[in-house]
Amino acid sequence: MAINWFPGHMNKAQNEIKEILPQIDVVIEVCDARLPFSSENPMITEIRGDKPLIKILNKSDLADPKLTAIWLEYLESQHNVRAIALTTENPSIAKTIPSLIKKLVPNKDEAGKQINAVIMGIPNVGKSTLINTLVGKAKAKVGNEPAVTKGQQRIRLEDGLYLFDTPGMLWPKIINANSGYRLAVSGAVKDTAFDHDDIALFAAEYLLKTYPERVKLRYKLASIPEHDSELIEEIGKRRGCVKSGGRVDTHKASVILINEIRDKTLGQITFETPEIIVKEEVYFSELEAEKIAAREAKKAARGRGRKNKR
Ligand SMILES: Nc1nc2c(ncn2[C@@H]2O[C@H](COP(=O)(O)OP(=O)(O)O)[C@@H](O)[C@H]2O)c(=O)[nH]1
Ligand SMILES: [Mg+2]
Repeated sequence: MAINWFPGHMNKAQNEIKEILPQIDVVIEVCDARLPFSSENPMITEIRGDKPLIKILNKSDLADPKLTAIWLEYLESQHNVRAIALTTENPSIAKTIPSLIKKLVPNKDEAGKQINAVIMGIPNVGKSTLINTLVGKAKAKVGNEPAVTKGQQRIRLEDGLYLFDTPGMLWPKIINANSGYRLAVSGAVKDTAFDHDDIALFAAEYLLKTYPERVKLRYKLASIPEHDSELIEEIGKRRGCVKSGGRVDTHKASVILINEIRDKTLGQITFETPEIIVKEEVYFSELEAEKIAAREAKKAARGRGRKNKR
């Protein structure tokens, strides 16, 4: 599934980040623990250079704890990265962030040294909520509208330690089509942007592979369906989603499945593992390279066509 993102927004955010980055000692990126890769902003790794990065797997109350542990280990193995899982259910962990920031800054003992950190992340991962937890009172607006913070707000965490709020609106992974599906299933992108039936099939396939017993239990299935569409059918039958003529209303069944994933009725779910991602990265970057090559070939052919006319 392709995600639409406005190039104008992307440029603006990129420029704003480049502008503040020279003053920044530590970058904090907030991601969604259910999809740590797909909810990443691809630019951050590129432009942070050698600056330490604190990677936050947020909303960990919704994610599979076993897979969160695997992700933390994987992320920490990367250069100059510290990773922590957070949830609003346990704000005391968030309160350790200031000391973690200080630990990561070299030369912090220089007289009068001010430490600046910045919180970045795609919309809706919980940045404003986290800032409010850190600051101890409502400073940043929580909600669904992204970029509620105008300008570059700098918040004092303690003496000599400052936090910049996210500059601009950062986009999620857009090359990997599966990332689009995962962002949609988790509710990270708005509902109007996708087809429920399509993403429910994606979710059904993944659930049958990764959490078959939970699905069986929840929908009281006699056996585990082999196909994603079968699961949707079974959910429809059990929940009275029938159209005239007795056919299953797969759209209604799809909406039920997606809602029960998002509201944790199906338990804590993580939609990707480092292993899955490594495989997909190879596949989608080859696909992207093919697309670019095809575009270039077309351009060259058009060029030749023009020359021949002359
Ligand atoms: N389940 C859960 N929801 C959270 C958590 N943190 C934030 N949220 C919710 O996620 C939504 C987006 O939060 P917000 O802070 O506005 O995200 P921002 O766009 O990144 O600033 C809000 O509905 C929050 O209540 C968390 O740890 N767990
Ligand atoms: Mg916000």
